[in-house]
Amino acid sequence: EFEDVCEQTGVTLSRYCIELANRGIIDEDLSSIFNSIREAAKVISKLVNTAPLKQAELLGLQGEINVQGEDQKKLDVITNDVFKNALRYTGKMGTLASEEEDEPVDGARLWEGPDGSRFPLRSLQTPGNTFASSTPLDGSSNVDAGIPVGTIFGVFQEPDPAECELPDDLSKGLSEDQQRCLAGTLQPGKSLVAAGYVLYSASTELVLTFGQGVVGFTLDSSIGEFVMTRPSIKIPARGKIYSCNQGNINEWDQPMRDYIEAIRKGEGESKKPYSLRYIGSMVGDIHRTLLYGGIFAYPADKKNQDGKLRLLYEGAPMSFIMEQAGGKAITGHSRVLDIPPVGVHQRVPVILGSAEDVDEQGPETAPESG
Ligand code: P6P
Repeated sequence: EFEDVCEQTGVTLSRYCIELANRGIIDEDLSSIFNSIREAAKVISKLVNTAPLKQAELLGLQGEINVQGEDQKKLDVITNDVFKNALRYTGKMGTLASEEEDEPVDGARLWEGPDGSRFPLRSLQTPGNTFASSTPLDGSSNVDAGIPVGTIFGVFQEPDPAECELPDDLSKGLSEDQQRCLAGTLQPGKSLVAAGYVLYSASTELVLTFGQGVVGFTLDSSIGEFVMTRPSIKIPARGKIYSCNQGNINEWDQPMRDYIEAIRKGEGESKKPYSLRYIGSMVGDIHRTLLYGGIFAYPADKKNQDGKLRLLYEGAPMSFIMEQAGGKAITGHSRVLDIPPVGVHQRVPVILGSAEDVDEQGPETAPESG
């Protein structure tokens, strides 16, 4: 059964996807999408790990400002192109919402003509019905210092038109196809069919979920394959590490300040002081939280009522993974996965990790309506 495949460490990601497709757990489109994500992850791993050796070409600033208002790094742009084109070449992509793209990119496969002109292939001009969101290189400001960075991705399938009522202010003036693409892009995290991240660190780890638990793979560069190393990742019910930018503590609301002060001093439910571990790269901080337990938080603060992290391509995929591993993910007042996005780059406060730690911080209220 599905569990058998998961128990056989040494299985490659390629074979894992074939086995799931043979069992009807994923369809051919999703299998194709994951093939392209797998190949893109290998290329990005190589780029990140060799960047210091090719400083002029790969490190430093691109000289552009992205939609986030952040200085784009050369690697932000390069890795975004790698990820975007890998997905486009599947011909299955409806749109890709990316941290590095102002607007969602349509899935029309582009072909570079001999004269360098780029045009959509006639046969694949109509985008597919798979919708993805991605942070191609999360934490890229850390790359120059060799600190771990990562890729985050989420995959949706075409929503049932009857179920997706776009708010009028969003759908006004859009063609039917544009409304279809927007509805496919702006879905709540609970509609994700798959999510994952790639951690570029001492090893390159790819962690994913198709909604049936969380599985981890490690890149074996001697064979150029991701090999299953963690068949079933479950986050401990409680940890002893908290992960947040404590420099912002004065900006947080009182309950969050009280909570951090309590666990820091050993005055929380576990009566033991927690350690602070924070590398400022979400994928690294989440991967450690997933494996060791504890809590990660980028909460709302006085200046940013919605926190800093983006719902569509950071908060939702990571929350899906965390819940699938037995953890929890809230905004401080509701479940992250219940939030219906109204914008591609919408931010969301995120408090996620071990279920008992998240409950101690503050049980979520009823799911947000919408
Ligand atoms: P701060 C990186 O810029 C990022 O988006 C996440 O990877 C990380 O968790 C967070 O921002 C760090 O933000 O404000 O603590 O530097």
